[in-house]
Amino acid sequence: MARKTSLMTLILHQHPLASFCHKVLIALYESDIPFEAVLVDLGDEAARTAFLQISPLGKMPALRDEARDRTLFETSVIIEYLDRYYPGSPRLLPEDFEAALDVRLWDRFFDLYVQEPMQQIVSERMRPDGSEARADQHRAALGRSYAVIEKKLDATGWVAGQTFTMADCAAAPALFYAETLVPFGNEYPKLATYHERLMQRPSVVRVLQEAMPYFKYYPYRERLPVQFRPDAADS
Ligand SMILES: N[C@@H](CCC(=O)N[C@@H](CS)C(=O)NCC(=O)O)C(=O)O
Repeated sequence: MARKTSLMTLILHQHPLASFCHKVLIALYESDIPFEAVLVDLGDEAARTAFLQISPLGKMPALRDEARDRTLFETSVIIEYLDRYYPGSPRLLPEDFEAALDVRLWDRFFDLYVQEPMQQIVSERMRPDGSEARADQHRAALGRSYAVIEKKLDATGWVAGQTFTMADCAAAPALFYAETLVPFGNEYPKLATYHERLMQRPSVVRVLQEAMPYFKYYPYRERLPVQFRPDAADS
């Protein structure tokens, strides 16, 4: 999975199916940062208890940096940290303040207004008392977010300019799963093109390839793009 070196100081506690983990994995691969990936199984009580020592609310991913004796959670903070102390080229956050503000804005947008309703729709399907009416409200919220993103996007480049940034790290997993729940159809052509461009980015391809063995656990697996859909026999 991750490139290992004898100088490994970064440990990412994560799960390969989790969209917020994808966001940080994409950043690590974009910047070519060596790290060790530790799989967290929140279904295992002992593993959950141990993980709570690292991430107090049990939210994934969490990053441990042995070299700097630092433990971090919250994906945007983790990526800002990596970009400052382990920078790749180009940087995931621009030096220019106004440009960085735009990146942070769209990073927040994808986390709060795409990931959040997307996760709520998935939760409704998993809950024994899941409600289609509530899921419909979250589907409508996703549609509103798509319309805002469509207006923001240019015909070329990335969501916050001409270089790939933290905002695109947030966008890729959010849109990958959201598209399975509320397809873009013909209504959002720039969004559909942007999504396509994201899905071809080598860091994103790598993360999705690594998630392949776990897609059978995704509650809407039958709606995944065909190349990621587990065989019926496998699910
Ligand atoms: N705002 C957090 C969200 C993290 C998050 O919700 N992670 C999910 C996995 S995609 C998680 O840990 N879910 C388990 C839980 O909530 O118990 C971040 O950006 O890191």
